[in-house]
Formats: sequence, C-alpha cells, structure tokens
Amino acid sequence: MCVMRMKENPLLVCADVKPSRPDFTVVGVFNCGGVRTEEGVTLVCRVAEMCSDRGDGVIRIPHVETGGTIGAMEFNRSDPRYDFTDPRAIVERDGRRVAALSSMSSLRRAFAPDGVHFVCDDTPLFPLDPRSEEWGAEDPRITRLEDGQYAMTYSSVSRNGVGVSLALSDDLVTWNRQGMILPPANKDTVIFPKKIDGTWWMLHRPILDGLGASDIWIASSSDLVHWGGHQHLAGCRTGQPWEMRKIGAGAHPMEVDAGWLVLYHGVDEKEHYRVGALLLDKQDPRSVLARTPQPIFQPEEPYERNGFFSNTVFPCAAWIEGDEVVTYYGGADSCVCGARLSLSDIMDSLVYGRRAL
Ligand code: MAN
Repeated sequence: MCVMRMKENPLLVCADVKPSRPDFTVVGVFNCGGVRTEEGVTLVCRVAEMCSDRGDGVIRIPHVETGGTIGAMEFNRSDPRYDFTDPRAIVERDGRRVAALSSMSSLRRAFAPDGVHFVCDDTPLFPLDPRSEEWGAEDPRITRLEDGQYAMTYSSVSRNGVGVSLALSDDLVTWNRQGMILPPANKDTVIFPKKIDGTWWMLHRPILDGLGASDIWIASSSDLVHWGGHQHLAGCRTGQPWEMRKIGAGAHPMEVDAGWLVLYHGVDEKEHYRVGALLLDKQDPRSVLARTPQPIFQPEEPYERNGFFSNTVFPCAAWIEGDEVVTYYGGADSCVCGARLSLSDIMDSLVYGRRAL
C-alpha cells in the first residue's frame, strides 16, 4: 500500500495556534475537515485548549456557562473519586461516568494556498453553543454539495452526551448553524456530496454499549436537517483485531467508478486508531460491496505514535486527485498532517463478497 506522507508533516502544531485567551494553553490542533478550492486548501481544525497549569495540582478545564461566558471546572489531581488515566477525560471511579473532558475544543479555520503551509485563524469559527456545546465542538467534516453549498458536521459535546450538529456555508467563512441533527450518543458523521435516488445520505456512528456495537450506520434526508431510514451498514469485525472495538467513517464518501469509497477508522483493544476503506454501491449506498481486510494507513511516524492520545491517525478530510486520495488527518490527537494514498492500491486492497464484510 503506497502512502506518501507530506514531507512537511506535521503541518500544524500547537505552537502555530494562538490560545483563545491568555490564560489558556493549546494542547492540540488536529482532526480537521477540509476542502480544496481554486484558491487553495481550507481546513476546519479541532483546537483543544486547557486552562494553563498553575502548578498547584489542580486541573482546570474550560467550559461554556449558561449565557455563553467561559468558566473553569476544577479537579484536584489527588481526589480519589476520579480516574485521570485516560488523557481525554476525567472519569468517576464509582459508576465510570465521565465527569469532564480534559480539554475543551472549538473549531478554527486554517488556509494554505499550496495545501501545505497553513495559517490558522486566531479565533474560533463561531462561539460554542451553551446548551449543546458546554464541553466543546470536535471533529468537523466538510462536504462540498452538488448545489455548491458546504455542509459541515461536527460533534457537539456537553454533560448530556455527544451528538452531531450541522452548519452550512457558501464561502467556508460564514457558517449558518442548523443545530443538532443526531442526538447523543453519536459522532463520526459524513454527508455524501450528492443526492442519490433523489435523497441526501449520510453515514453516522451511534455509540453503543452492551447490546450492539459502535458500528457505521446510514441514513437519508430530503433537507439535510431531518434524517430517517436509519440502517446498520458495517460492523466491527471481531476477526480483525485492528478494528474489533469500534469503527467510524472518516471523510465524506468519494465517488469512484466502482462505487462510493469511504475511509474509516478502526480501533483495537489498545485504543490504537488505524484506517481502512469500504466500497458502497453507487446507486444504493446501503449496500456494502467490498472492504479492506487490513488497515491501509496506520500510525508509524513519531507525530502519529506519540502525543496527547498516542498511536492515532484520524482522517476527517479526503478527496481524489488523479490516482491519489489526498487526506488531511489528526496525528496522535496533537497535530494536523497530510498524506497521499495511491487510489489504485486502495482499490486493489478491497475484498469483495459477503465473507469480506
Ligand atoms: C475519539 C474522538 C476523536 C479522537 C479519538 C482518539 O474517537 O474523540 O476525536 O481523535 O477518539 O482519541
């Protein structure tokens, strides 16, 4: 499998991003949606911030208060009620409920005429919504729709769970928020670029525990806001250790001769994130034609193996240029990276037939 990482990787790191307040520290710029236009590449990045460490053993995490002001939640590191071992969240030992995320993310635009030398805006695209984004907005994915609009899905996180919100734009600068389109617990939502059989389609990933698994689902809509016809599409394969824990769509489906090609992430028992591909039927995307048995892209470089959440490659943007899939992805929940994957190698890695699915 031919994967050419951009030689300038990582393309954006924490030091390239200005904290949104002087008392905040940027702890990650990663998982970005993106599109190429005639002017260059626009990314919308997830920027994670914490309150700067005062060295007093207290973790302070920004959150949005009712009314929209930003406050801080405080946790003493020595408090026995909490488990601090997952760098992403503070978990109550009793009951395993997530008490807080360890950082608060918001979405920022970055632009590079050459697709490599990105400059990130100093302020978020829009303020977080106090009701649904008290703990942040994460993992944007952008699709250029056939009617010329840009549709961005992203995770809205609050104490009530993580759901999926939608924003629309004509110019990638001004975004009109449409609110939450999928209630908790759901994430990893990507919209197809065009209507198929007269309707819009999207992939999404409910988060299930106990009955069912965190698999990829498909749904349809006439207006992009109200979604129905939900159907299970592809599951974690217990016989494939690299994706036995959960899977989720990465970037929006890409149209190829043989169907719709979807990059997705797979998570193993050690919580390492790798990338595989699915091929869906062109006329009926509810039908999976083929899938890659092995990952096509996995953490190898130091900026993918070590970081805020190590051993993670997490693509949220991808498109086809000639015989290449260009992807922008998060490395170890810390930085923005880019890579070019051979399209023909991906197509050759797909295995067709029921046993492969
Ligand atoms: C979850 C999400 C992603 C993140 C991965 C790895 O799937 O929160 O944003 O990149 O975990 O930490």
